Amino acid sequence: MRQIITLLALAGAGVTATAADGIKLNQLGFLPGADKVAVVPDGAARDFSIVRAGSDTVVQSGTLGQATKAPESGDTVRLAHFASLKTPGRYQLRVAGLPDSPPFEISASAYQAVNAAALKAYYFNRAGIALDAAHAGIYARAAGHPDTQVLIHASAASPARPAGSLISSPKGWYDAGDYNKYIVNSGISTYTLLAAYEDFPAYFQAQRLNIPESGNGVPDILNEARWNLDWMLTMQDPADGGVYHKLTNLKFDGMVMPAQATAPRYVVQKTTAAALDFAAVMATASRVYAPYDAALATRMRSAAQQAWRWAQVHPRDYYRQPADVATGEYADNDVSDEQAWAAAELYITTGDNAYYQALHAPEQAMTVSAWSDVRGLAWLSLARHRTTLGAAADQALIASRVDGLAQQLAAAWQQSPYGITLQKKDYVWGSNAVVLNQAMVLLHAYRVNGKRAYLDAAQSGLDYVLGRNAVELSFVTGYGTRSALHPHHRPSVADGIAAPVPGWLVGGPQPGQQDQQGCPQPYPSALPARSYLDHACSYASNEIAINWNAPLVYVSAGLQALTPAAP
Ligand code: G3I
Ligand code: 9MR
Repeated sequence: MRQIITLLALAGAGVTATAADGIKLNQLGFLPGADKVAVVPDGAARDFSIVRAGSDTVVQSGTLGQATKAPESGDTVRLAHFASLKTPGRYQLRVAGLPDSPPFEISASAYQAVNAAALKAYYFNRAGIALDAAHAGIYARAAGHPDTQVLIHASAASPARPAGSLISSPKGWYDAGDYNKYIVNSGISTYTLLAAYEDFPAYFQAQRLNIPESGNGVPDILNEARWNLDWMLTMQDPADGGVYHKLTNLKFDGMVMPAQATAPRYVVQKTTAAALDFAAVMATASRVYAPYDAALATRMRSAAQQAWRWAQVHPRDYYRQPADVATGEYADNDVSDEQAWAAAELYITTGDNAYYQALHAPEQAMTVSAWSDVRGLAWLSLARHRTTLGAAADQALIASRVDGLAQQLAAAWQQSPYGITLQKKDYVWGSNAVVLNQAMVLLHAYRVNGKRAYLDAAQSGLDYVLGRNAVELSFVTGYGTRSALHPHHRPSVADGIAAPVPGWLVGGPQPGQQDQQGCPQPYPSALPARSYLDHACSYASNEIAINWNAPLVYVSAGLQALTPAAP
């Protein structure tokens, strides 16, 4: 670790870290039938070989691609393509003049463990439950935040629920490294897990996560999502269908364990964005849980419709952070995307054409989703359900929206020096989730039209977060030979265990460095792809979050499920 830090520090001081840099690849490895690429710093070598790990036995050799300067990371690199190596085993990539790459596997189950860990991470972030040793192992901890006595904040007061009155709003996942619960961010996170189940049901039906509900006849991904859905349902005001924006402390907790964080909790302001995100998720959940629990499905569907109706009467109730509240905002002054997404999910679930009309499909663009921009989720869901949609739905439009964005992403991927879909503009707070949400779009397009380039471009997204990046790190805690060690995650900081809670995707490089003042050491570099600090102080590059893990779950399962087996 120290060696990497030193290298990055040099890069930050303006020394170009080319020859000293190592080979960058997915440290977990590859499915036999997958595309396989490594990034090699430019030097004298023109060839590469692949050896059995820890030996000199060459199993394959090849020629490096042309040298290309990568402005986001300030280096010049060549790509090594080795998709034709399909034999399961443990290997290293070798280039003369460089240290061998980290070892990697070719295996038919390459991403099963990381996928399960990425889901189990949600269990580790559950509010209101003790994690017992049988399920949490060394990460067992006492319960925190029961949230059975939550204050109505002045911003959320209503006749039946005046300021200072109490409601019960237990369960749910902590949003991230903090202990608050936010409907907007819960929306995209929970949806993405449900979408993974809708797209890859057989994969998830076979999966066991060892969570308290395991073995109850419901797939564990749905058991885990239920923990948050139960909380979300309590965030709806039964009097009018409106949904509180968040359940929060007034200020962020210190870096303590959940049980030590006992500040009063509030529900804050009903917002249009919260109501619409809630409507979209409950509409989705209603169809997903129907085979397991018909009464729950009915309840969710009606909750979705009530929230939708509230939002139509309150179309511009944007979140305004009250003066006495300082926690995450998830504020957004454009809810046209939330409206479109909710309309799409309600249309898919109910078949009611009025929702399709409310979607205004011809005017809706397709974008890579983020908590603040969910219109793309409407298109992904419509594409998923295309074969069962009614006549109102414009099938050609749905296919062309998904394919249109996939084409753009594939073009960026083909031109990228690192062979990735990330571009300069994508290095934002949570950039690691941007690349995985891009991969999620590509996987949907691949499902629609089977263009192999889309599957390969999606693969590059998972490769990136698992090590094929400028800082040569797996951004998933506990996975890969060199992975993020110090996430901004209160339990990981406060539990006294050296290893961070596993299975979490950290936010990733982005040049904003909004946390620099509170950090005892500088970022190693200002370059977008290297502006990353593996220190617990760094909430702007090294926090974890439920909305970032969700596309990791989707993409790792999707590649497992969709990559053709090697002949
Ligand atoms: O919308 C503007 C855009 O117009 C502008 O071009 C761009 C330039 O930087 O900034 C955009 O705003 C960004 C905003 O996210 C919307 O994406 C801000 O710069 C950026 O600072 C902001 O980051 C958010 C961060 O909270 C700070 O508010 C992250 O997206 C969001 O994921 C993060 O979420 C936090 C929660 O508040 C609290 N819990 C932890 C969680 C993860 O860090
Ligand atoms: O821990 C907080 C993290 O979850 C948020 O994403 C981040 C940005 O809103 O804020 C963190 O809290 C910091 C606060 O903003 C400033 N003082 C230090 C806090 C954490 O150490």
